[in-house]
Amino acid sequence: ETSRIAQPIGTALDRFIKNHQDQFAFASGELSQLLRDIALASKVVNREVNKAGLIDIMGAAGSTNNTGDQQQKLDVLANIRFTRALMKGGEVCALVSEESESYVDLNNEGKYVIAIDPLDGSSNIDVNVSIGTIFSIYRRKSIAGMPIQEEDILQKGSDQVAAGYILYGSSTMLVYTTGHGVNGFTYEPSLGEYFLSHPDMQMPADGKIYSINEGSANSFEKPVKDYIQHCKDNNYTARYIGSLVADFHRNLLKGGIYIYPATAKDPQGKLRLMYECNALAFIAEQAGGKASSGKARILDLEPRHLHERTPFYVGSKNMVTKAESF
Ligand code: AHM
Ligand code: MG
Repeated sequence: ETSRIAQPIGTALDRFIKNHQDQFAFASGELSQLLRDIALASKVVNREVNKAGLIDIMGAAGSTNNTGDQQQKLDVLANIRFTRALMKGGEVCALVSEESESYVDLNNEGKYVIAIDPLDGSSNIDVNVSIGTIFSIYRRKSIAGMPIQEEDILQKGSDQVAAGYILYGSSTMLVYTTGHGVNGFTYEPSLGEYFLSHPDMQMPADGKIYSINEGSANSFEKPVKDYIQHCKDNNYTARYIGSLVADFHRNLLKGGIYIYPATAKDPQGKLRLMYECNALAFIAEQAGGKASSGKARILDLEPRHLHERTPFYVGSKNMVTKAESF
């Protein structure tokens, strides 16, 4: 594909976004600014995540610290940081978040709609294990300045104009796509900047890693049980962090499959279509991988409400196809 962007490793994110914008006339300056706003907010969240262990010393969640500020839980704080950054930026008219029951009105003149999980992997926050931010960007369908319509909010994954995640791991990374391949940037904390470290990421077509919470296996449907048995018969490696972004990122680099199937507890699966699955599905496909509900392509699913769930199979193309075949 000729439209992929070749830029040297080490290019700073801001420069990369600018060069990218010059290359694609349709990628408006507003979308570039929006990506910059997200990157900036992620740096603030990264700082908070990195001192999470000190929260008890500085005052537990819900208490008031010595400067009089109310201490926030980290996921609530991340939601505030991203919302504030997007509000100030002005490009976004509406925000869908895991942290809010209904969508949040931002700037009615904005041309974009964002769906975000500000801090995913909540069970890992307190134990110093990798967590992530996931975001999807859509162009609004109604005319800017008009009241927000349902069709602006409930867009299907294939309508995304950009999507990405931030992984707060042993290093912090921003990985995103605007539909022209996937690029990964690593954060350099002493410089406060992201640099291109993983240009044009490709997910191996095959892999030997499977990621699933097997503790619920008794309630999996038979095809899922059979696929897991297939993984074992082939001596695959089991890896499950319980942080979607981290599990996805590892499989993106090494090849593998992540599955969150229907369970007795969550008959539609646990993960949310609009701000967990769609973004990763877009990235997977852009990197040559695949994402499925087990029955249909994730990006083709029509969301019926903001917090809709779906079973989720994502990763190396051949592995997802194989899992579907069961
Ligand atoms: P969260 O949005 O409450 O953090 O839940 C999403 C997380 C994913 O990051 C992870 O893959 C999954 O839930 C783990 O769930 P489980 O503990 O049921 O395996
Ligand atoms: Mg989540």
